[in-house]
Amino acid sequence: MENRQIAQILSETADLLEVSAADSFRIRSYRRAAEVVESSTVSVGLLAAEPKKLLELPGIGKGMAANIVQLEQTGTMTLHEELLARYKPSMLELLRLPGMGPKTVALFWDALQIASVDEIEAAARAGKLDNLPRFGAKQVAKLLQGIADYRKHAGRFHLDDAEMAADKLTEYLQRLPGITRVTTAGSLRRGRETVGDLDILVTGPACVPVKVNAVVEHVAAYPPIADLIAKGQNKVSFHLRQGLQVDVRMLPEESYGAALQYFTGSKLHNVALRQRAIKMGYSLNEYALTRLEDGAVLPSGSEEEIYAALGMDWIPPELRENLGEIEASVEHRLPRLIEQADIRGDLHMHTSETDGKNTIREMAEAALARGYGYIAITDHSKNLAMTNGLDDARALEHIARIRAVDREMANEMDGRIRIFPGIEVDILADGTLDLSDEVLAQMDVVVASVHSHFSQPAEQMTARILRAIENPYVRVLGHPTGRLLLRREAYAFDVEAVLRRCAELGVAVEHNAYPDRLDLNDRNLRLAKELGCKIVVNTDAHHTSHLDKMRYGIRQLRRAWLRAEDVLNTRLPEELLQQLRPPPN
Ligand code: DGT
Ligand code: CA
Ligand code: CA
Ligand code: ZN
Repeated sequence: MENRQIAQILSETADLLEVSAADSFRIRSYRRAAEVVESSTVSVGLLAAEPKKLLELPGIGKGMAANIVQLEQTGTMTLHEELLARYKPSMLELLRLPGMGPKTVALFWDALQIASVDEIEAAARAGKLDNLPRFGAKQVAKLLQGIADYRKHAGRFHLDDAEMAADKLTEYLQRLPGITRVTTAGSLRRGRETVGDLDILVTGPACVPVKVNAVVEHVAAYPPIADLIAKGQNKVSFHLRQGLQVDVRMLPEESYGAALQYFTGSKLHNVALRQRAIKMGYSLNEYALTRLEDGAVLPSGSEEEIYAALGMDWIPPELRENLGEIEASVEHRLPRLIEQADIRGDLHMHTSETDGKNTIREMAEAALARGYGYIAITDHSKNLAMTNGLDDARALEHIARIRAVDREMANEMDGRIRIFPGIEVDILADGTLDLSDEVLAQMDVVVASVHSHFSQPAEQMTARILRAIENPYVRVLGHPTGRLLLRREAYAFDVEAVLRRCAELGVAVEHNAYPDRLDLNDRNLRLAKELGCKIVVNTDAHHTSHLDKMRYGIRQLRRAWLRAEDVLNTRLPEELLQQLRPPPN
């Protein structure tokens, strides 16, 4: 089982225990275990083969280890099953309604045996909730509104959509006089692969108490607002038309750093940071860092001041997940993370010869405009018929065209950009490739990818990918897990076994910067580095404008603690070609 799956069952168990009014120590132990498993960089399921190793994880005792072993062996966990049988699986959905905690859910269950969103909606409409303790017409109306919102807005958003919405709103806010800074906090600032809601912070002379009301009104008048959720003294919450929720907070300059730190999160990072503050004799909240001894408020206008007061280097937001960054910062050994400016080329893109929209030359010019020194043209191969994929003969013609454009541009542009012939060759169901070795041998960059038969059993999928990378011409494993964020799960396979073999063979693993993919994800990228894999980051562009999507990939590399030297396409072209798996003699 994947860590995410194990964590989910543990966290559901915690929720259901809470509905059943179990003791709080027990509930907390499941919550903590879920967090530990979720954020572990090793496969907890694999550790279950040696339960002693499980006990080395923080917060995992004997009982919890036994639960994990049972999950790994049988796919289920007795307590989880018992709780689901006692209530109903739909109870879990009920817990996700806005404003609905385990206590309220328990109230509905005890009185009316209600355990689903549909049942509760029916009961509310039939007036059956009116006589419950702590419940009146106002609460019922709020609940119905919450259900409507949930139905309309459930879900998360792609990183590019969230960023675009944040940029537009920022521009609008900055137009108001008296606003000096608008910053996006929350998961978007941390570069998480998907975003739940936007957390926007605003400051400036207009945000002082006597003036802030005008700012609140300005925010509430933002034209793309679909519905206003709440308008407070210094906070406005609303939904945008696509369903994305936004919380905008107005703050005085002197708390801006404390607020930015707090609302950037993650929650786990904040918890750990607050613990450190307390140990050092301070308290830290969204308003300020305060000395406990005498209540003196320390300068809290910037994050740097707060981290420095706690004896730490400022921590890049992408690292704030409580995965070792606090210790590294205290010891002044945070890595210098990779940046967009470090990238010298892009090794995965398509042209109008298959399903791309632009020519070889247009792609090369667009890359040059972005300061790159090389690209690889990697169109699809014939198995992807709907993309007009290339067979051997067309692939050879395409190589000739790519080389011709490379020569032309070398003359015109003084050798400032190289164009490498390549292919995104399809990994067939049995792990063979759908172009001949003779043709692949003439490509500088062979990216091999899975695009079909996603539901093979894990062993078969693992064997399939392992067979594909044994082909001596494969240089890069493309979008290695096949997931489409918010749409399609990664296919089942043994990621670690594949990464290990890639490292042994010198096959580079791709991080696909296209915001619908973003795989390898941050955790697997960290694992890839630990295993000694070569790593490349590519956009998979199908249009010149897609080359700009590189920045979403960079965010994930940073979340994986990667530095420029950990990534191959930060190298000069000659060195890159040397480092890519050398072709056999
Ligand atoms: P999201 O929106 O689900 O993609 O993820 P975040 O991280 O943006 O979460 P969100 O919007 O609920 O909260 C934004 C930040 O505010 C979060 O990263 C940390 C902080 N925060 C929110 N609620 C709490 C809380 O109950 N305790 C602590 N320590 N921090 C919180
Ligand atoms: Ca958020
Ligand atoms: Ca939020
Ligand atoms: Zn592909």
